[in-house]
Amino acid sequence: MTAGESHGPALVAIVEGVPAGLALEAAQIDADLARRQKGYGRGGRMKIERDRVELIAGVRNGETIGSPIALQIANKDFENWRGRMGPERFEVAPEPVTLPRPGHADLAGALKYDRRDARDILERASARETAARTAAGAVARALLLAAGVEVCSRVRSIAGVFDPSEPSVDELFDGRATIEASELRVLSPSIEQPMREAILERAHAGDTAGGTIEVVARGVLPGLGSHAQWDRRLDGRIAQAMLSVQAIKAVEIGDGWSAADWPGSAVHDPIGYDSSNRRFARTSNHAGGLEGGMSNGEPIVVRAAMKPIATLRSKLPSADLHSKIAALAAHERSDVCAVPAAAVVLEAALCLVLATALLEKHGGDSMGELLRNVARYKSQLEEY
Ligand code: EPS
Repeated sequence: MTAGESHGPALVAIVEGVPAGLALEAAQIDADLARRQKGYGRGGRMKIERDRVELIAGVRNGETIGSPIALQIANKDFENWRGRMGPERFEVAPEPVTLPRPGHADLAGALKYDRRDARDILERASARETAARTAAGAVARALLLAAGVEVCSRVRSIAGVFDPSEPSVDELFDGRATIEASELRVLSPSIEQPMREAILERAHAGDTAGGTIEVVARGVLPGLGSHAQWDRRLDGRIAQAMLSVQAIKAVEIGDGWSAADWPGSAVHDPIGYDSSNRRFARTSNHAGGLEGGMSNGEPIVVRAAMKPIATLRSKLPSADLHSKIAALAAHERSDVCAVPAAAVVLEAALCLVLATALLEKHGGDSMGELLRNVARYKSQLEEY
């Protein structure tokens, strides 16, 4: 669970259910927070914030202790919003936001919560919240790593400019240093300049840019999630977690949309047995590591599409919440493109779902117990 408004005092997250004995330090979480803050096309806000986590509860002497983990990230920008975003009654009423932005939560939220200042909605709807989710995801990532599961991501396209590389999962993981060094989080350095130009072009036009992202997990054993009930299906849970990230409008697993056009014989991954590793294995992974709502032991491959950011300098038509008179939508300082940041957030989303599913499957109040359970299950699979 997360809480916090974009220009309020802080963002907080509570992560429950992490076993005791997981090595966890603020620096590990800060590394992901810093990754999320990078990216060409970010606005002025990222020059203000230097996101750092404060571990408030659940960690002692560099280890989890089995109690809820509470994380806090200060909003440095709050200093500029005191008197407008604090909990105390305002001395001077701030100017309300009354021109809802098409594509943002402003209108639906103002109607639903019966607020006359859309700031009451937009502050929480803001993608600033993803800093808290990234911090929580970093805890999940640490847990997964201990169980041999790794997650990484890359940006595939921005504003219709596609990275031409089609890496295998291992090539993608091998390319992590390149991706991390790229401010666009792409694998092909040669695509950076055309992408930057596309973002700049949108910026000059007062417009914004979306894109597509690939997120991959490897090391996941077969059997996370379940076919037995709709809400236990891991593919559905992954899609929910990803679609809940601000501005994500589509998610596909494995070949996703394109599989709809192909014959079944080209879509389904033939099954073989790898006797040296004592595991069933596939020669292809069109399914993206998920069959019947369960992990099947192949890498999990998810792609997501992010729409262009809804705050535009070239304002779109809107209607005033109070007068109902037509006017152009509100504009505040914003990003032109946050696709590289969203890739880091989607990693966090995948980590949270996989860590939850791992704990459901194997249980354990301590890391020792969890890892023993995982190892026993692995032997069970090898002896199958
Ligand atoms: C956001 C608007 C911008 C972004 C923000 C998300 O913030 P501000 O209104 O303060 O300029 O920078 O993203 C972050 C603060 C962040 O940490 O990613 C929005 O409206 O969603």
